Amino acid sequence: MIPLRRLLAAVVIGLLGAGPASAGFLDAYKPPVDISKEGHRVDSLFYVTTIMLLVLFAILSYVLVVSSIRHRGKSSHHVHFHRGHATRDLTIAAVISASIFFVVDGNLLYNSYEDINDAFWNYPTEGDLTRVQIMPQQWAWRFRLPGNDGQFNTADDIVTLNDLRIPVDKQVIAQMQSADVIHSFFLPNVRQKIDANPGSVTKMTFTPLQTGDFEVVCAEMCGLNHYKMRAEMKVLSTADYARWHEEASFWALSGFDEEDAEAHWGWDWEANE
Ligand SMILES: [Cu+2]
Repeated sequence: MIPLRRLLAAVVIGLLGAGPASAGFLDAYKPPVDISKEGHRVDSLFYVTTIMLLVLFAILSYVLVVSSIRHRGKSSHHVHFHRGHATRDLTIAAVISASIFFVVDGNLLYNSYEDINDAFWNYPTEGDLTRVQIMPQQWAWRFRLPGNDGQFNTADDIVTLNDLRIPVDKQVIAQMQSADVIHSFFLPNVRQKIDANPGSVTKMTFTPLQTGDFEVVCAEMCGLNHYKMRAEMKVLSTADYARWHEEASFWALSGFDEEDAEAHWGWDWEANE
């Protein structure tokens, strides 16, 4: 048999070695970069909840281990059944449960409400906004931006497939509805996810603070090729966006086909604000 001391030494050496090696491994579990003004709210909810649960886990493990060692079986001990029905036991259990409920769940509930009211469901209707209509289908994302006339559902609308372009530092308000089944518009770098349903319009708002190419994924199991349902969100500098928008709107207008009913899937923006 392996002596206990040697076994413990092996475990300690193993853990010391695994530390640096696991640094890269842990990187894979970090959330993707947050490029939005609002995303930190979601991250802090995750972190605060995780820390609170780790503290609780440590306290409970300590109590469990210490009492197992201290009250372990000895020949002089008599078995003493304790069912925890005494008022004192019930009070202790109630106080611990209530504190966990109010501190952990209460904190989650309070902060979630605040985040929803201040940011995530606080949809702007006026001001300098990037407005976009999104119509996902099995298995692609269609985006529609108003052209140079600033109106939706006109001949110069910029319609793209799996390619969303928006300017940096400007609040985005997206309206979406699905062409077929339920899809879910998920922007990992913005920490937001909203379902797109057939027949009703849902909304999402965020402000991108960083330029670059970011992923758009469908977060609702929507059929056989769900896993392929990806798009790119390109956050451009104000100047780059203006240049692209001007040109794209020009080409949209010159290629507009009145007869092509398939292409005219936009809807009345104001009615769904
Ligand atoms: Cu989908």
